[in-house]
Amino acid sequence: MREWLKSLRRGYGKKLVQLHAWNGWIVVLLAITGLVLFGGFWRGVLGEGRVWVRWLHIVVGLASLLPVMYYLLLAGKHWKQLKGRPWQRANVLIVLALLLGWLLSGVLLWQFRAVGPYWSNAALYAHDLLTWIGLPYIIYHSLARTKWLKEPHRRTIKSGKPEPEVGIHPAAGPQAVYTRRAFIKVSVGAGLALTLGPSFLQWLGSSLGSGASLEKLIEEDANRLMPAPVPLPGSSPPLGGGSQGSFRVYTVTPIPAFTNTNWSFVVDGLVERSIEWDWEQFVQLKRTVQVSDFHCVTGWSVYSNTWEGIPLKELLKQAGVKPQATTVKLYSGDGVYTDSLTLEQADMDDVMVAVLHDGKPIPSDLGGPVRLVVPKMYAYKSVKWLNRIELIDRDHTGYWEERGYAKDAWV
Ligand SMILES: Nc1nc2c(c(=O)[nH]1)N[C@H]1C(S)=C(S)[C@@H](COP(=O)(O)O)O[C@H]1N2
Ligand SMILES: [Mo]
Repeated sequence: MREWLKSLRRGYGKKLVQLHAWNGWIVVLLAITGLVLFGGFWRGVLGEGRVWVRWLHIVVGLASLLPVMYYLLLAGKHWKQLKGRPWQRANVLIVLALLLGWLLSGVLLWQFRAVGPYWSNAALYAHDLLTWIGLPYIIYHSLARTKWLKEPHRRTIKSGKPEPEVGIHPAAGPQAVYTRRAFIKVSVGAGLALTLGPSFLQWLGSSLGSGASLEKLIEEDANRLMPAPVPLPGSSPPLGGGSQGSFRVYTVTPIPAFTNTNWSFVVDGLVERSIEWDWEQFVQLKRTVQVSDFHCVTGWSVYSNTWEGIPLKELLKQAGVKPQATTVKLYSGDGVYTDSLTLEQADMDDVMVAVLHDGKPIPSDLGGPVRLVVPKMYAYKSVKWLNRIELIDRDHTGYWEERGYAKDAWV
């Protein structure tokens, strides 16, 4: 054991340089895959690829533990070497804290089922926050230092042997190096602030502010359906006191927009009477109100939503389910997304074909005019722009289930 540790530490300087490079590549891979997973845009483009990107992100993230542990073995010597350089010591601590924080919150996100939505929420918040702070920090640190690394006497990580001080031309003396370095630092900093700043502020606003973004989504509603549904007393003011948290708008297609002429709602398949409602008829259906939480498998939740709509079981009752039917197939008006529930699941009282959220029409970004809500299951079951329910006598594998999500979606 001692021998082994010794051999690990041998050639320490060179190993540190290699470790630094390895870590750099790991962070680059994690940053790219992580940003792809975060960006709503990529959901539609990647489809199945998203599940692979997620796996790559998890595996590389777990693998990052190796260089961290290895570094900790070498840290003693490096620490001594950094004596009298408090900023560089701080930098080492910051990077280690970032990596460990990402790793810990990442494991919780990966194990979302085992830890439950509350821990996933906290973990996602921490993971995002670390990314918004840490990623610019690391990019800044590495870009602002590339020039600098070419100057051996400025490196904090040295490969052991003293390196010949070549190429330090009198004209490029300390003065010149400093101004160039300052210039690079300022431009890298400004570039980062410009590219990442707006997304950061938006994230900050929506995760700290209470529903400011919901108001914006309502304002930008692309649907034009008349008349507006009149909320029940339980819905306005909302029984739940207003939802807590914010929805990340997820879609695998462009957001569809509906008007009275291009919208209808159908229940068909293995039923006694196929029914098709237009909007005027649909808003006449008797609605109920429920308060429930909404959980996505990627870790975010929105609590205490007051949904108003028609219980799915009521629609099924009106159409009359034939005995051969086993499965309720749910179609989105986006023409692409589907999912399904067993008849037994569809019979739960809180499965709702929702028309209002917190007393207002559901905006197009959030699946309005009509979306499904299945509070006891992860939100990929909650089909947005729901406009057709078909009863079938076989199984159906939904959009995300075809792409790797578990068929069992119980929270
Ligand atoms: N038509 C459609 N419905 C959908 C999705 C989708 O991409 N398209 N995404 C699902 C997933 S994974 C989640 S988490 C929720 C997100 O709902 P929101 O966009 O209103 O926040 O919608 C679900 N229903
Ligand atoms: Mo989701």
